This record gives sequence, C-alpha cells and structure tokens, in this order.
Amino acid sequence: MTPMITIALSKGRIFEETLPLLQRARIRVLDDPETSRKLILRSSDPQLRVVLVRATDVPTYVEYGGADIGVTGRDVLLEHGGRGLYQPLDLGIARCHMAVAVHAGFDYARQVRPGNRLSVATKYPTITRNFFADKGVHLNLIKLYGSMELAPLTGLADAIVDLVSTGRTLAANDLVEVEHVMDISARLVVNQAALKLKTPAVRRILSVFEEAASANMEPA
Ligand code: PRT
Ligand code: MG
Repeated sequence: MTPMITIALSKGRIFEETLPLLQRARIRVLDDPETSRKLILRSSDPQLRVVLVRATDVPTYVEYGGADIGVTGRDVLLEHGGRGLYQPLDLGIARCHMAVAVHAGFDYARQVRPGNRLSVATKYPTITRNFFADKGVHLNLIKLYGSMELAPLTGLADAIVDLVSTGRTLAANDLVEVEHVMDISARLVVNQAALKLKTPAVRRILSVFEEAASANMEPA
C-alpha cells in the first residue's frame, strides 16, 4: 500500500500559488481554506493531503515530521535555519525581495558607515544581522512581529528590513528603499526521514513539483 503524503502550506499567497502547480498534475484540493474551517484538506489524489499552518511554522512541521513536504518562503527558511530539511527545489512562486527601508528624510548613506550604530526593526533577525555584519555596522536590533513600517515613523528605529513586492506599502508610509538585501521566492522543503522511509511516494510528489516549477521558471 502506498503511504499518505502530507504537505504543509500556509493560507494566503503560498496556498494560492501552490494550487496551480498541483493542478498541472491534475491534483485538486477538495476543500477551500477561505470558507472551510478544516486544517486538514483532502486532495483529489488519495495519497496526498494538505495541512494548513502559519507561514512561519511550515519548516518546523516538516522538520519534526508533522508534514512530509512543505512550501515556504526563502525568508522563513533562512530564519528557521533549515535543520533536518532537504531543499530540492525553488518553485519560483510568491516572489518578492527583502529590502532595507528608511523614512524619506533619513540620511541612510551617512549612517551606514563601518563603526556606526544603526537601530533596525524587523521580523527577520538572522537575515538582518548577517546583512549588517558584512558592512561592519553595529546593530540595535528590534524584533517585531508585524507592522514594521510604523517603526521609522514613530522613532522606534532608524530603518526596517522587510519584504517588498509592489512597493506600495513603503510608498503609502513615506518610506524609501535604500538597499536590496536578497531576492525571495518559495521553496519546497522535505523531511529527510520521510524521503528515506517513503521514497517512491515522496519522489512521485517531488516530480509533480519539478515539472510544474520548470514550466514556471521558463522566461516569459
Ligand atoms: O500575513 P500573516 O501574518 O498571516 O503571515 P505571513 O506574512 O508570514 O504570510 P504571508 O502569506 O503574508 O507570506 C508568506 C510568504 O509569501 C512570505 O514568507 C514571503 O516569502 C512571500 N511573500 C511574497 C510576501 C510578499 N510577497 C509580501 N509582499 N510576504 C509578505 N509580503 C508583505 C510584506 O511583508 C509587506 O508588509 O506585503 C507587504 C509589502 O507588499 P507591497 O506589495 O506593498 O510591496
Ligand atoms: Mg503577511
């Protein structure tokens, strides 16, 4: 008997952008997370089910085997650290970039010199520390869980490190991007033990994603 494969997704853009990849292999998710309260969703493939978790919890679920496979942003993965995860594939979905932004009047170029101190608010402490360590800047890191855009406006921090896609959130809050930290897209992560113990079943789902992602990565 083929074992059940569980894939962890988060509601919102990860779920919505993963559906078309599954759809290419004619796999449909049978419940709609926006209308159903279910956290375990069946799919049209009897050997594949979806669990819905918080975006930041996807790597943890897969690390400990609560799910065999997951789809998660590179941002989330770098903060998690990737322990116990096999990362076979960049899916090219949920694209955006990580940026440093400041209040429009702030002289960032003057402040970011080696030896200077900068206060930075972010949800991404690991990425932020690594980025400023490379510049020799001393960091007062202020960890936030949301609404980072508010920090420079209220004097809580000089700068923020956050994700940007259209740039509308920054513009609406009188913030300007001053550094491009890295490009971000969503990756497939796989529990290493699941890959060993359920090899054919995991490989079958991996190849579904491989085919869909290679079509997705082709230049437009
Ligand atoms: O929102 P929630 O608190 O439920 O959880 P989450 O923010 O962790 O999840 P979700 O679904 O918002 O994001 C999941 C993943 O999508 C992230 O980990 C990223 O890898 C990816 N992604 C792609 C984004 C964006 N684009 C994005 N624009 N994640 C967040 N944003 C936010 C950004 O933080 C900022 O507040 O959108 C705002 C900026 O958007 P623009 O278009 O105004 O520039
Ligand atoms: Mg969000």
